[in-house]
Amino acid sequence: LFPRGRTTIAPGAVHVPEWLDAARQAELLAACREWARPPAGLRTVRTPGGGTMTARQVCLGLHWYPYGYARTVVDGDGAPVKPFPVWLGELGRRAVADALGPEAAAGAAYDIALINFYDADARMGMHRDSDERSGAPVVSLSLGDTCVFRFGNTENRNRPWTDVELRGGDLFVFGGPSRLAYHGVPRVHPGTAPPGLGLRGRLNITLRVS
Ligand code: AKG
Repeated sequence: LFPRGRTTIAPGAVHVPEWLDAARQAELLAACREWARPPAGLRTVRTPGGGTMTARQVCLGLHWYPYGYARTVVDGDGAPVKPFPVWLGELGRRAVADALGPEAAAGAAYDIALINFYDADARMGMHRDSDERSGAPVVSLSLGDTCVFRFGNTENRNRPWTDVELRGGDLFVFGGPSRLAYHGVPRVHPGTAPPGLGLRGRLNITLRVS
């Protein structure tokens, strides 16, 4: 049985609103605040063209930089990346089972997390998550402010795409034929975070298998 409200956006791409209850959101936020502390804490990502990404990032398990992975923060303080906790991998497998079914979750050994923090002006351009060798589904968990999540096609950054409102507590999983779909965040709606959470801005946690 799948959770209520589960919506298929494209084959293999599923949105599950309100997947994390308020207590789980608070736990995850507390964990993110710990992970954001140095060493290997929240950093501004520099792009190859000389610019910077507007969402700031901290990684677990392996450190992502444009466009690769490393065991140390190669474009920051040089510290070893923080470990990927076992409980987060279990959460990832449960997310995939709820979104895509138990077969899709079997054997998905999540070992990387990218945590992006968006303030009111942050955005993320259309891109593909193609730096992982594994084809395991990407699990995305959102906390805080609502955003517009643009889920596109696998060919290019252009239409067709579907704009999905991701709210704090929502789950989005994309795997199978949608694993390499372009996606991005054109807009965050400031001040829309659940009032009790104590987060100003938006956090997104993606879990991946290297
Ligand atoms: C990424 O980490 O690659 C994302 O696209 C994040 C998407 C989001 O913030 O919802």
